[in-house]
Amino acid sequence: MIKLRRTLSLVFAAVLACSPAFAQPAAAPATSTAADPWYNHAVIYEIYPRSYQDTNGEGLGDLNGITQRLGYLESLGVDTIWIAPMFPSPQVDFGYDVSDYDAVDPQYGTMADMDRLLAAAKQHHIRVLLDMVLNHTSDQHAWFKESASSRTNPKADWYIWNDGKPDPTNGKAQNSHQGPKGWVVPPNDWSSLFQGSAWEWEPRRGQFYYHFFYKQQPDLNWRNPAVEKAMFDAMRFWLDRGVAGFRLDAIATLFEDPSLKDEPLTGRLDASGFPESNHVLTSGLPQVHEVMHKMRMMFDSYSPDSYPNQRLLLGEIYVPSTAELATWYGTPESPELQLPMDTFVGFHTEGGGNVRSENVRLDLPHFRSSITDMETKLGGHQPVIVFDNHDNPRSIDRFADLNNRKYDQTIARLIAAILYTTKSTALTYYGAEIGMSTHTPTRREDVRDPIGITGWPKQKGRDGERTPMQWCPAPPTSCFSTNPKTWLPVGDDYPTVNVETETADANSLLNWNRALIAIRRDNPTMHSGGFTMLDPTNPSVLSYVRTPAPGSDGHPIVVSLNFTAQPQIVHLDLKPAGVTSEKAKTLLADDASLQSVTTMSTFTLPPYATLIAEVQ
Ligand code: TEU
Repeated sequence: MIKLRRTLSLVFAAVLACSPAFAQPAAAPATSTAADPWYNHAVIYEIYPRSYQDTNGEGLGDLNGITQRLGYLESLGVDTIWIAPMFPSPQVDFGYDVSDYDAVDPQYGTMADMDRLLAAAKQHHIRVLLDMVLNHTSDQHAWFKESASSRTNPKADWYIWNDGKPDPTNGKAQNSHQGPKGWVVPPNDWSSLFQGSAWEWEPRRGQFYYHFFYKQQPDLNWRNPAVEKAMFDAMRFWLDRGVAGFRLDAIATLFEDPSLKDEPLTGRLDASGFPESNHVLTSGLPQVHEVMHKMRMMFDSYSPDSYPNQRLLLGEIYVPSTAELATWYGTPESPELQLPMDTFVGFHTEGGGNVRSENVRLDLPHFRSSITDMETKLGGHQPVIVFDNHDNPRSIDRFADLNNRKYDQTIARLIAAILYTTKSTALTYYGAEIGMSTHTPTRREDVRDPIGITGWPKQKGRDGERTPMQWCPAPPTSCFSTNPKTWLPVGDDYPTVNVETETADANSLLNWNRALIAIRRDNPTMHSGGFTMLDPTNPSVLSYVRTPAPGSDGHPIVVSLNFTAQPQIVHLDLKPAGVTSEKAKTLLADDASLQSVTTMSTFTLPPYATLIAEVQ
């Protein structure tokens, strides 16, 4: 085993040494034009600010911690960071319940810290995206406090209020309340995605308010122009300070059907025992597209002729199909988002529902068809795929070979290869680059995410994928904090899974990710070439070729990935992609045996191996 590792290291080190960009920090951002804007090539790295780096000993990450780690991010090849919400918040949903859109939560720092972070990021050639929560605010936001105070205040119509319907049982039904005209129950069966009814009673108004998520996250009324203006102003506030754009949280749910009819029930009960409704009247309503278009116009008005400064709308969209996802780009006359997230490839969300991606597996037919859809069914728009975020178990666990966990790291390399070698913009999550795994709490009393507290033991919440970043092998916090009591415990695998140890190991997952990002950035075919699936009926191996863009002097690049625990002999015919030569040399591979590949007509992939080869 030790001998094998050494051989692998040598091979991998040799391959890395051939990549001139590897040892150097990322180059200044490449050119950005109207036809080929910067975000088509971006490596976007999501940071959960509570968990990245603590600099003041609170056991909680902060903005200065992110600033401190910009050099690391640049050396990894990251050119864009998305920071999950850092606005003032009661932190019921860890920042996704915003109580002031124009400030920084003191837990994370000050506005001066934010300005320093933005300036330092520029020095490191890193753009900063913030996370805009448009669907709802915190119930502690001044707007909601005012709106809830009476039926007649100036913000009375800023949220979704309803009298409810008469309760024939006179107070015996669930969620029944005494309103001005007698006992009432919620107007319909709409369920909250975060368990229970979506309607909460407010005694001061004698009315219910609607919340798609927690009851502390009341939905804004987007049919009120004053709401739209307030949220557009909040975005301008940050665009003016120099942020490159926003990840838009949960935007498919901005509008609700005014008929307030019942939704069909799924037939399932949520983890709290409440009947789940199918969100057909509360998600994906057509009006949202008008708002997205207006927003895009506003974004495009910033630095219109300066493409490196073009501002980005990256959307969190959970929709049932690729065809529906395509509508979120808008049309040439009425453009909307530049990058609506494709959750089919990485989270297997087809069929609808924004549920936690738990029972997915490394399933080759699924990967082949969803990657094909992403390349062919988005109307030529730029895709963005994602395998990891703060709402789903980490991909290293979801795609693990449950029969033999010794392949975890190898499979993580395969997933990273997909992330960085298709035409998609790459969206990754802190810790994925070192192979951090999901550390789900084992006792209810340790759970911090409210979904996990109410849903225990059926639904254990999202803490597992939000544990502190693992920086070094030192106990007790892996260099995350000087405070041993961190907000969530540091994963117990930190002695080996950490940035410092993996930086020093040429064969580590971290250096694999660095090498992939460098190839993606520096190889002309990877940067702007075409894409064709190869060997489409092979049940065990996924192969595709990136073909040089017309007029480019790049070579075709083949990517071949073994989805099984057995070695696979592969015979690739490149002619369907218009490539006549079969002669090739390995650019990057994670197994020593693949170093000697000379032809695409026959080679053998070890279990779960990745081969990236340049056709000569
Ligand atoms: O998530 C929206 C979303 O649909 C998630 O509900 C996701 O499916 C779920 O968390 C899986 O368990 C966004 C944020 O990413 C999430 O962290 C917030 O809690 C939510 O919006 C409310 O703002």
